This record gives sequence, C-alpha cells and structure tokens, in this order.
Amino acid sequence: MEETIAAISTASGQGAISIIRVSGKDAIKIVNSIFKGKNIEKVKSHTIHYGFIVNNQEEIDEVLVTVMHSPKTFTKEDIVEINCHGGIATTNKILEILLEKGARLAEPGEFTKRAFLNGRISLLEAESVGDLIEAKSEAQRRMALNGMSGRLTNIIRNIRNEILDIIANIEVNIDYPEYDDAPNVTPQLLKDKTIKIEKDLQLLLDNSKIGKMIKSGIDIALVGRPNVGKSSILNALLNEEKAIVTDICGTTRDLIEAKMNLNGILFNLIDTAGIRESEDIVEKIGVNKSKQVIETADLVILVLNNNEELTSEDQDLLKMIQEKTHLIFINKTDLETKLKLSINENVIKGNTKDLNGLEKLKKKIMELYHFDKLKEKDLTYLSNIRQINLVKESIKSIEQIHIDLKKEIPVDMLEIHLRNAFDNLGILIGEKYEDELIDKLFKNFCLGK
Ligand SMILES: Nc1nc2c(ncn2[C@@H]2O[C@H](COP(=O)(O)OP(=O)(O)OP(=O)(O)O)[C@@H](O)[C@H]2O)c(=O)[nH]1
Ligand SMILES: [Mg+2]
Repeated sequence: MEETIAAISTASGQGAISIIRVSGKDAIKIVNSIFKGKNIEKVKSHTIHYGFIVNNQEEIDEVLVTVMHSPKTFTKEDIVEINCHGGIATTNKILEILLEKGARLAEPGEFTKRAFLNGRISLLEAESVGDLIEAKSEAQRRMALNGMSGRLTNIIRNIRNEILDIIANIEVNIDYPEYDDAPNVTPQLLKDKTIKIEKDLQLLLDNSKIGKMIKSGIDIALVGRPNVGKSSILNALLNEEKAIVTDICGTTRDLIEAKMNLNGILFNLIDTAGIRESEDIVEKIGVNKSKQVIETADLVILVLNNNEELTSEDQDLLKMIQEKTHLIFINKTDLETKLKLSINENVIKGNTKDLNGLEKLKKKIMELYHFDKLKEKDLTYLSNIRQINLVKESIKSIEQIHIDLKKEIPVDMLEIHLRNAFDNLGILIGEKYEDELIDKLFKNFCLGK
C-alpha cells in the first residue's frame, strides 16, 4: 500500500463532471505537480481549490480539486479528488498525466480495499459499499446503507466478545484452578451461555433470508393451464404489454421475465407456458421449463379460470404448489362463475379486464413477506452467501457443543468449538482474513471505488 493509486471514480461516458480520485502518501504531491492555481501542498485539509490541470505548460482542463489529509479520509490515506469536465477524452487525459507523474492505476475496489486494510471499515461494511453501488431499489439501498453503518458488524462483534469471554474463562479455570474470581465454567453454565449465542446467530440467519430476497429480488412465477390469463396478469401488474396475449391455447412458450418494483422492493415476475400435455416439441420444452420454475421460484402464483370448472390438470397443479410458498389467483371474475374451489386460504379473485383484485394481489404479496411492515423495521441483514455460510458454520460449532455436553465430554475439550465459531465470525467481519479471499472480494467492485 506504499504506492499512490488513481482512478476515475465516476461512471464512464458523457456527463457534466467527472471525478478522478488519487490516494496514497504522494497523492497531494503528484496532483500539485500538474495543478496551476496554488500550491496545494500548503493548503488546509478538507478544502476545495480552483485552478487548471496542466501538462508541460498546456492547459488541459479547468478543475476543482479537493484536498483531504490522512487519516480522516475514506482510505485513511491522503486523498485528492479532481473534479474535471465530464467526457471520456478529458478524464482519460488527466488520468494519463497522473500515471506519468508516478501514480499507479487503481484496481477495481482498491480504494475500498485500502479502507478495509487500514481499519476504517470492516469487511461487512466494505461489502455493503459494493451493494450500495449496485442497489436498484429503495430497500436494497437502505439495506446496503445499514450494512455500511456498522450495525451488523457491531452485532457480530458483540457475539464474538461473548464467545471470547467464555474461552478466556475456561482457560483461567485450567491454568489457575485456585483463582476464585473467575466463575467455574460448569457444563450447565456453558450450555446456558451457548444457547443464547446460538439464538442470536440463528436470528441473523433467519433474517438473512429476507436480506437475500431484497438483494437479489424475489422470483414470482405465474403458472397455470393455458389460456387462464397468466400473460394478461403479468401485463396488468407491469402496466405494459410485455407478453403476447391471445385466445389461442399455448401462446406463451418460453419464460418471460420482467422486473416489478412494489414500494421499493424488487420482484422478478416470470410468466410461463401454460401447463398441459402437448405433442408439440417446442411447447413441451416450454411446459418443462414451467415445471422447473415451480421448483425454483420464491413464490408461485397459480392462476385458475373462474369461468371454467376445476380440471384434473388444475388439481395436479394445486398438488404441485402445495409445499411451495404460493398464492392462488382466480382470474376472469368478470365472467360467470363456474369454478368451485374448497380452498380459501391465500386465494384472491379478480380479472384483467377491469383490473379488479390486482391491487389486492400486490398487497397480499407484500404481506406474505411482511414487506408491508418493512418501513418501521431496521434492515440489518446478512446479504451474501459468504456471510451466510460463515454464520451457518458458527452455528454448527455451537450445536456441536450441545451434542458433546450431552455425552458428558468435559468443558475444556469443547473450547475448540468455541474457537471455531470465534474464528469464523472473525472472518465474517474481516478481523481474520486471507489475502487471496480479500483480493477476490474486492475485484467484484467497479473501478474507482
Ligand atoms: N374475460 C376475461 N378474459 C381474460 C381475462 N384475462 C385474460 N383473458 C383472456 O384470456 C385469453 C388468454 O389470455 P392469456 O393471458 O394469453 O393467457 P395465458 O394463461 O397466458 O395463456 P398461455 O400463454 O396460452 O398459457 C385472452 O383472450 C385474454 O384476453 C379476464 O380477466 N377476463
Ligand atoms: Mg401466456
């Protein structure tokens, strides 16, 4: 981290301004050598200065330069940000001159990596920076921001401290059995303490399911027999003619996906081919895809036709979705009711002609995941597989303690499991890390962050 790094931090393309960021011990010196206006090596920290970027006397651009001294900066190093005119040519030219003067082009995510390695943010917070950049919905944005605030890191840190306390206590019991101040860690005490730890970890894990859904969007599949109105419902929910609708059975033959944003939550709507026995090769493939989607979707909406009696195919579909999180939408209520259905739970009725029931359907989806209450709730969730797996591993270690305690294995032999949990939680927040993992994580970032 001796080298001074530079990169364009704004998106490439045309814009009114672009920002080039320089970080490292020579950041101020390097920018000063190409800045005409004043000597920025002599200015106060966290100030902005007007002038020109020059290259061998030639004026390249009129700029504003922000000078920030270590350690109160994003990377904890000296940082200079050059606000120049937008556009690829100018921005690239300034970057090129900076590189000639001794800066090195930053790798993707390298600024954030330095922020982490210099102890400004935890690994969880760093990952949230990436999430924030990628956020496409309001809930994703809020979740990422909460991650960056360090709340989650603090929760993990507290759990780690509790584990460390127990480990320390066991060690004292072993090394200084005569020392009365440290309570004796009896099997019962260990059990009580680890039950609480397991509960805290389990809560994180349970909540992470919502976190993952918010982050990757929730897959909702519209399934049913041909012609019940699946594509019409997709179009009505999106308020656009995305899918082809006709009165011909088997109109939709492939999966059609579209994003729907409901009160800041992102959903992936998937319209499917109507499920029926078919000899047509293309339709058959489509029907198989529909069946697969029933397996993989987070939520399945089975569409039935109010104007027809329940068929054996409908009954098969009802069985297929039983184990899944599902809703049943009885469509075509504008037509005569011929359908008799004994189920009432999670059933919504409506139609796509006068759009009756569609608002109810949206509301029900929000309620199903408790998203209707999300505003008051604090979105502090684990948000990726790496984080989730480490919590799972930690829970496994704690569970092993409970198994071994039942077998009356002595407390001091269970310390190893506590250490494993402690280490895994350390990896989670980046207090214990491998260089290779860190390199890989930060490479996912965009350039200049
Ligand atoms: N009366 C009435 N007709 C509807 C309603 N919804 C859809 N339809 C009609 O039903 C027919 C089939 O609609 P689609 O949306 O193509 O049905 P689908 O389930 O996607 O059919 P496939 O793609 O063949 O599986 C079209 O003629 C629609 O106009 C409704 O609520 N009421
Ligand atoms: Mg269709």
